[in-house]
Amino acid sequence: MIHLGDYMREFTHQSRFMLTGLVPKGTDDESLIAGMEELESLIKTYGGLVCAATVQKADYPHRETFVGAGKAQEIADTIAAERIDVVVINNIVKPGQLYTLEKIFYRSNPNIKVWDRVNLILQIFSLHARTKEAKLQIDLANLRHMGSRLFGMGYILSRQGGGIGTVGVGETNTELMKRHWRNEMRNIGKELSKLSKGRENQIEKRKRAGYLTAAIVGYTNAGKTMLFNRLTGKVNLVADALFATLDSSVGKMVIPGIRDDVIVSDTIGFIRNLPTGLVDAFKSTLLESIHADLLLIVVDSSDPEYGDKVRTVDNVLLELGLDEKKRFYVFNKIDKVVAPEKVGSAKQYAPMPAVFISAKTGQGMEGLTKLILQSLHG
Ligand SMILES: Nc1nc2c(ncn2[C@@H]2O[C@H](COP(=O)(O)OP(=O)(O)OP(=O)(O)O)[C@@H](O)[C@H]2O)c(=O)[nH]1
Ligand SMILES: [Mg+2]
Repeated sequence: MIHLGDYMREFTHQSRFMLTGLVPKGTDDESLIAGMEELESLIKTYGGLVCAATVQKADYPHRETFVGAGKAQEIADTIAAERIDVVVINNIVKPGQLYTLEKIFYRSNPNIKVWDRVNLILQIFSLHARTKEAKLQIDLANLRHMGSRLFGMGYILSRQGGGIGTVGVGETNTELMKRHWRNEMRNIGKELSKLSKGRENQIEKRKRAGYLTAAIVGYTNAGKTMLFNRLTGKVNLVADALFATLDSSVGKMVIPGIRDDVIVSDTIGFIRNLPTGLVDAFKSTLLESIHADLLLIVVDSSDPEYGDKVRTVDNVLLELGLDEKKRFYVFNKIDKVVAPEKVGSAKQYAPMPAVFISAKTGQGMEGLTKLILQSLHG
């Protein structure tokens, strides 16, 4: 007999999350809270329910348990009390340490999952990935992040969007695992470079046809897609979620009264605390930005943390070798800002020009269009 109740529960159960992380001893409360809030929005984006949180203040991670044995025990108790399904550590954690923690938490919940920040982000990516290219890049990033241990620890990759899941396979032959890992990396790399070639050809064709390109880049949720839609007249998905966009899309810029061939591209957003390998895995999607003539760096000026986020974006651009490219800052969401005159006034943004817009209301769009044309032709 089918128990419909059980069946429904299976589908309506929202995973219960516990947040934790290591912060340096001197961290002030404001940035500690901002860090945890960002993690919370990542979990909401994933569709999880945040049920508990605890932070460890320490300058160095513990070699085996990352958060320290005492903290690990405290977390184990909370897992049992709050019926936690997944623990997320807001740092980059070694696979071996994650495994050790899973063993410690096993008694509180035999199905417990322990993820680090990168695992969580990759899970969100898996949920949002639509194209073959995005899926391959996620697989590659997973392989890079978890190393060959990915297989031995019972972590499996799923291209169907499940991402990482513990299946408790146990240790397998190390050499075999490594070989398997290397082969997978090679195969995915090959498939990806085929797709990149196709994209590069398209970019090359556009260049030959005389199109100039402006690439929208920036932190996740800054309003890049909303700006893209406004500039191109398209209707791509805009959402109050992190990583709503995973692929890249291009469109012709619509400029009233002017016939100019400018292509605008939108792409995946950046986020702090990502290993270099992950950015590298997404190179194919970022190709449009890499080949652009101009970068529009979108900043959510209503975000109190926007200064830090600008620095993150600058660092990623540096990693991608794009720091020398022509660019300017677009301070977006100005409609939400109480004291707009304070935004972007810091000298750190000079000598680059900055524009203040609202992609939502359309405020400042004329000035932006002008600056785009000037920068491209200047
Ligand atoms: N008030 C206000 N909200 C905005 C503005 N621009 C974007 N938003 C909102 O900000 C959220 C994110 O917008 P998106 O355009 O999806 O942001 P994104 O940078 O593409 O985000 P990802 O693709 O997830 O990295 C949405 O809820 C938008 O409605 C703006 O100018 N003003
Ligand atoms: Mg987007």
